[in-house]
Amino acid sequence: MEVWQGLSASVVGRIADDWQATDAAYKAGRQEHYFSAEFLMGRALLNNLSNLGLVDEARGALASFGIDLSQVLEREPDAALGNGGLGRLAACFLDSCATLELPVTGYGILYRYGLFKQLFDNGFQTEHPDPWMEEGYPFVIRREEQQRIVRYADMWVRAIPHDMPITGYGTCNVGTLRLWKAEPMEQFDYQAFNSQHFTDAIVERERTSDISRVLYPNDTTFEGKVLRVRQQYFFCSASLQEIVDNYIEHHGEDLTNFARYNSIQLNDTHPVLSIPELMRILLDEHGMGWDEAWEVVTHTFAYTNHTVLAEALEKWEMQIFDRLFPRISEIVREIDRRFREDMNKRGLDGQTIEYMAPVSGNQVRMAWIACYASYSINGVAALHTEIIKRETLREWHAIWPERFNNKTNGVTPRRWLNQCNPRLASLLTEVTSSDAWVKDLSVLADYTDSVDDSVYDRLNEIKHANKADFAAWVAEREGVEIDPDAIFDVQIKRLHEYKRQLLNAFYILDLYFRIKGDPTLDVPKRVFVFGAKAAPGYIRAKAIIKFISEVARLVNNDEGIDDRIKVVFVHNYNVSPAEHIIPAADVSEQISMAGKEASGTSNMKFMMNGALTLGTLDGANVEIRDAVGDDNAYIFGATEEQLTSLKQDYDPRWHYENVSGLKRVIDALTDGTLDDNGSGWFHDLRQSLMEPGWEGPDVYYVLGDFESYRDVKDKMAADHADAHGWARKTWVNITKSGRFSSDRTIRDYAEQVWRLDPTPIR
Ligand code: NTF
Repeated sequence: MEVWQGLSASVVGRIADDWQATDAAYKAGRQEHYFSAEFLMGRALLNNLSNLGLVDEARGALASFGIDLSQVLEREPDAALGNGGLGRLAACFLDSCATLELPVTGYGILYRYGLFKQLFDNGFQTEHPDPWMEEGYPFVIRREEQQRIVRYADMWVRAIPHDMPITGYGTCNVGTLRLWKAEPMEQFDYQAFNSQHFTDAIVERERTSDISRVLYPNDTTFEGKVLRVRQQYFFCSASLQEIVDNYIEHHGEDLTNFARYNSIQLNDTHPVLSIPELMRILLDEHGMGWDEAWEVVTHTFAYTNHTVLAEALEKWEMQIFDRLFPRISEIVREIDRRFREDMNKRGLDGQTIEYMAPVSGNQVRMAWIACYASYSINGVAALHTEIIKRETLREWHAIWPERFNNKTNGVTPRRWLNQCNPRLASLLTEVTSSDAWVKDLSVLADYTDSVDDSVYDRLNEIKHANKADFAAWVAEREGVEIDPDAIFDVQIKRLHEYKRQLLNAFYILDLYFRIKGDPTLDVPKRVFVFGAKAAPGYIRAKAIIKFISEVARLVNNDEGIDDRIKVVFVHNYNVSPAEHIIPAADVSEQISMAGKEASGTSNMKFMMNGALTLGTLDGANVEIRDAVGDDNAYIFGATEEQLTSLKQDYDPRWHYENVSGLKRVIDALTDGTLDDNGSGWFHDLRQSLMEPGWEGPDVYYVLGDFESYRDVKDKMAADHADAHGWARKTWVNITKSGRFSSDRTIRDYAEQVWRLDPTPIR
């Protein structure tokens, strides 16, 4: 740990001057500000060493003391200031912005506790706090002198910026992620300390620090907690104050041209309070009129939607706003009043206006405010953007079609290929005679058809070596032995019913029963890997975790199975475990019900590392299939279009009765085959699939897609036996992954939304 600290501190020292120079250069020109409640950064040291070209030097220096660099790297905690895809996307974007030398700054919250640490207790998930920087963390620098004050009606708090340097690959530019920490106005209220209000003073201090204490662990669901809205206002207000001050310093007191120099990307609705807050600053602190201020605001903000799930749409009670920030309430009501007036003039009917209004009853609808005030609205994959235009945000699209655009997500090839898969990285550099692919992944496409068989052999050797490394990692971390010769089939993502981990588990259980029914069955050896956290309050997701654990227990311990199936649940899945898992995967499970996964991003990481997609036509899977062709992806299940009619008269019981093996699998939930330890959770799972609920039985069409999934997954396993044919498919996937680099995504944002030019400092 001390070695990690020392090496990390020296890296930060090395970039200090360039960091300052970059900051000064960015502040003078047009800038983009990326507002996000989550940044899932993962580890920093290897990323920075690699970006700065210092890996070999560091390895050598440590070796002279008999220390192994890779062991030092494994000591680093993950900065898990995010839940899943949305937060990790923000992290990949910062990497690409730095590498492309774009003047972009990230703004968020310095949570003291990141995403909870997950342990298992008899197959049940338990949650534990993650005080990730308590032992010291050299990659955040406290900037006490740049603090701001955030004012709530019931308290004022100091917002102290803590900056993380964002190095880019092969550039001197160093961008910034600015994370705000809440602290009390006075270090300690000695007045109160010396009086009868001693405890009140301490309680007040704690209330202040509460604001940045913990990341809310919900992914894709909205939780209407007052503390959450406090957090959101906290980082929005502090960030905007700074951005406005910087504008004044460089361009003078007249804020009319604010949007010429600044644009703000809202990562989902979490930072949407920025819209009324910027209005407040312009109106109250800089004396602008409403129309003039609204003109500035509507040219400043751009909004990214990340989900079509209704439960994610943030709706706050007006009373919360009234209590925390009455002036923001007033401004939101005025936005609402003018919106209604405006829509009336456009001739919209009363019902539509009521549906779209920023305020309705006692609810403030954050997504509607975002749509009304933003100059750009985007989805995160082609299919998702079509769905938000057609359904989720239909009314907005009807009025302002020109605001809508698609920006298919991407992932950084530095972390997700060059750093996590050094064997494959060397091969790519060798084949292309250059490491240019690290900065421009699209160059690989020139090599799709032009390599000889030796490359396929090398690919297979590399995959095997990665699988052996992973097997050792799993043995040590989870205590399960797995065979590198088996097919490694992986599903890693948050646990959610729509992602259908249950479908995967049903397949495994069915395969188990098939082998039990015919012990001589000739099936390829398989390892099924899961990694997933469930939101602590999401009981059904926790039930699915317990179910997978019980399937693992049954299968792994059955001698009759003879190790032909192994199931591994990697606990505490996070960024750094992903870096061990993905390079070792053969099969990438992307099996959400079509229409529900906005994009997915692990699908792209797997593709880059030569795993083949087993997926539905959902999110970015559609574009991956288009990029590699039908022969190089395994697609199954109902399409989004088909589901509209299929779900009309869907009867899961029909599938239960008629699809071979399905009854046996569903019955195993409740017939004593598997034990939920008296929780009743497995009974509930069965009910959710079989009994009509308020949204109907089996909302996510698990039974409906089962047969098609099994057919394609069986076929895939059989195809794997043709090592050469399989390697050829993985090569197509790797070389066609350029489109899914976040460099491509960020270039598109910079050109089409942000109108931003690179600003190299040298
Ligand atoms: C997630 N959304 C989506 O579920 C993923 O499909 C997508 O890849 C990522 O965003 C990144 O765009 C969310 O986490 C949330 F919170 F918006 F629901």
